[in-house]
Amino acid sequence: MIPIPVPNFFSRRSLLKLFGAAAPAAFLPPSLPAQNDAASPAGQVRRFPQGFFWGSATAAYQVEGAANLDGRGPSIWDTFSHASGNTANGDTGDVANDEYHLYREDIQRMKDIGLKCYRFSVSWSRVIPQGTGAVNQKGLDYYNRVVDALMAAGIAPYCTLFHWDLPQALQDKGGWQSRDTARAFADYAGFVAGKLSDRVKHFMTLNEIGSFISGYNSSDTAPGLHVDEAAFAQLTHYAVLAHGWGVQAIRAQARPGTKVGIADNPTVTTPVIESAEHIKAASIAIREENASILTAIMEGKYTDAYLHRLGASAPKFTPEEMRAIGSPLDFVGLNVYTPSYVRAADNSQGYEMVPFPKSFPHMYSPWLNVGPESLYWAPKLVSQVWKMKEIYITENGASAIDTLTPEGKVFDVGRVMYLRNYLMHLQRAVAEGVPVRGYFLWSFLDNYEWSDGYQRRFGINYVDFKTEKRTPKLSAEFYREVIARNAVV
Ligand code: GBH
Repeated sequence: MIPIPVPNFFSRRSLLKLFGAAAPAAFLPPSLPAQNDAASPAGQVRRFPQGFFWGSATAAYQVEGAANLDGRGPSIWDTFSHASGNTANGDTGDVANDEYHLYREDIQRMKDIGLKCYRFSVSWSRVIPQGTGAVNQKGLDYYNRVVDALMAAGIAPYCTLFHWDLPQALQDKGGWQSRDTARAFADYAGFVAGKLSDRVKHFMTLNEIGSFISGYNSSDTAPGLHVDEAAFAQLTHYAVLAHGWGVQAIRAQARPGTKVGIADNPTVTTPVIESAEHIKAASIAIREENASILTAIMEGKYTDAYLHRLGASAPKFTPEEMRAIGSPLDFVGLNVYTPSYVRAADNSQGYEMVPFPKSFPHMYSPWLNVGPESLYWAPKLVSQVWKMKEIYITENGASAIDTLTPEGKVFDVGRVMYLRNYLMHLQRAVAEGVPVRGYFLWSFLDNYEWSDGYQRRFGINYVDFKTEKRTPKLSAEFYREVIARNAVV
């Protein structure tokens, strides 16, 4: 594109007149027209491929509220958050963003900033309150309404079938420690895909297996149990098996052409220095550091090193289970927040993880170390090591302390800094031809951040949790410009 020379004495308003301003959005001041790259030279070079899917992501328990409405059954997160001492301030998702009632106006907000797609999750216990058996039509109707509203707004729905909220009834029968839970998930996933795939073209089975199974060896995540190493390896196997059986069930019941993937958060092995030896170390490390989950799913087998390391605690599995786990996927979704640094090492595995010094900069969540290059290396390595042809960044974003100015604005410059730098590295990847098709910013709204409650805000829209009033932050305006220009600005 030829840059349009613009004298620098032109005001923003006169530029709008010059290029013909779009109708003002309901919630934000009007943005510059897409062709006006002269206003930001960066926008001319940091371009994304045409048709790149800009989106945002949420999850059922974090936004919906309406915990006891219309026949929804309890999930492990209801139980966990209501038990004393498990979450910051005792916060629960009982009300959250009340998205169950406010989805229409939030979808309008999505349209206002130009979102092309929206990733939401279905609450299993809203649709099948006991996890198996009877269907709750009212629960399913809610997702039909959400999907219809998205379609009407021209926003492509991307559906995650499980984002941590296991029906409590299944937990009572052993949760992920039971192989039956994997079967139950597949039945539920196939059922929902069968109902929604006339409109939803992309399904993700499970969100972040590694995160929700930590509910079996940490007190921070539901169900907050502590099991031994062998039990942990076995339930990890059942979780990846649920994914594999889920893929098969979705393929059996969804309309032809429906795409199936996963939203995973692999350890993003990032070379400490971009030299040949450390890059090689990172590509060895990505397989081994993710051996129990993403590697198993991509390859349909556990690595020798993983099984050897576990010894007698290794999971029991059949070849048929491993074939299901390795079911070919149409796309891989990567949730990327933070790097894990790797260097080449003269040891048997050929690499070494480099710990973070205590002073390493992080966002408002202590774990959220800032390493923008992780958004380059995650898709780069996944496409190289496993030859994945279609990758989405299914989550990326940052927590902050956000406050309203007396005029009612939120200048979340920390989040804008984070996003700009991460997106520069995503652009670097796509410019090299890494097949990333889209990006989902976590999150559209400040929401229920699990055991951190409502204190660590991740939204590009500020939420007053007393009134449910939404206020677009500076980052919403930033993201709208990125989308309009299809470039990092
Ligand atoms: C994602 O998890 C989730 O998918 C999403 O629901 C969540 O809201 C969002 O990101 C922001 O957190 O043991 O203290 O080192 C992010 C990945 C992995 C972050 C586990 C916290 C453990 C923290 N999570 N990690 S700690």
